[in-house]
Amino acid sequence: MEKFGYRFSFGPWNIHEGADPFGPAVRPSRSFDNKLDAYKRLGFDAVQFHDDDAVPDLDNKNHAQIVGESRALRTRLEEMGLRAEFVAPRLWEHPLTIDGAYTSNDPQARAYARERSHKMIDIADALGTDLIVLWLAREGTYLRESKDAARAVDLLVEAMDDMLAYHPGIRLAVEPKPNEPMDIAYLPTAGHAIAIGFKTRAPERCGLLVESAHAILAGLDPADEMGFGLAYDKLWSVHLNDQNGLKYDQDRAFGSINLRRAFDQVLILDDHRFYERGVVGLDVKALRTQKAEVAEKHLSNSLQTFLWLVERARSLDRKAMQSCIEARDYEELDRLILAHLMGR
Ligand code: GLO
Ligand code: MG
Repeated sequence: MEKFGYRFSFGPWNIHEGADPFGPAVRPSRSFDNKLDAYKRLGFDAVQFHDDDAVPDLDNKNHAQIVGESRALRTRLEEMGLRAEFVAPRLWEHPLTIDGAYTSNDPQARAYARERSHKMIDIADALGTDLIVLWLAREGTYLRESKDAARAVDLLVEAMDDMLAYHPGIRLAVEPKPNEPMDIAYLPTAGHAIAIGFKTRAPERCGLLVESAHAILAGLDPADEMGFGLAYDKLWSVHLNDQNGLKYDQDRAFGSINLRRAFDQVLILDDHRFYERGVVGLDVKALRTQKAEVAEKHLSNSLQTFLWLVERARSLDRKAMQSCIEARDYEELDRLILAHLMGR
């Protein structure tokens, strides 16, 4: 498969049982080992980890166990020709993080989040990746008056500073999302994510991961969110997927809802040589209706769509495009893009 220099990743959560808030699992669970076998088969190069994907039952393990298990996992990944892209702390499931982790009103919850983040960094270090992703799931409010939004930013900076101090080699990429599970999240956009990095002790080690669906939920264009990150040299990873309107986070296969919006993301990534900067993550979920035997197609289809769109981006008639732009004939530019996407 011609991959145009790109490397691809996904997380074990992207192969899932299909449960939703209204119904149980519809596909059997697959073990982590079984999921790992899918990566190379589907054309992927790297694995994204939550801390406890790498070290299950993390809260009940000591430092030596955590480092030992992570090192063994690293060896297995290497043997399979894979690597870890990033590690993210799963801070949204523990009883102590019901009302947030880093921004909880409860100092005990904040202490738990701090300790857990240290363990997560130990795992990243042992897995051989310097990239940490912060999807700040519960850092926000269900009830606006329950927290002070200015103090919440200070608490987030404090937490990021603590992580940056704990390990001098790690980089933090904030993955913004405007809502879900919270009603209102504190870092909803690329702008927020980049801005907070400049308030930390090491702005050069703070960056961004843009997820297409999250940008769409914020009413923004994912390609422009990516462009903003690229302009600051802060776009360290992406979670490509798609989203059908303003509703729950759907994580649909990349390009499956709005092909042109997907093309625009590929165009900006490819024009700015993202393949030299980072790994293309696909944060996609199989539809609930998908039978277990064919519940990996959302991953291989998304990867294929990305590569087809790279081919479309590179074969675009840039001269014709430029003359439309110079003539300010954007109707003609529109036609040119649509025709090219449809192979005309
Ligand atoms: C959920 C997020 C989630 C994160 C993952 C890595 O909306 O997209 O899947 O990307 O937990 O931090
Ligand atoms: Mg994501």
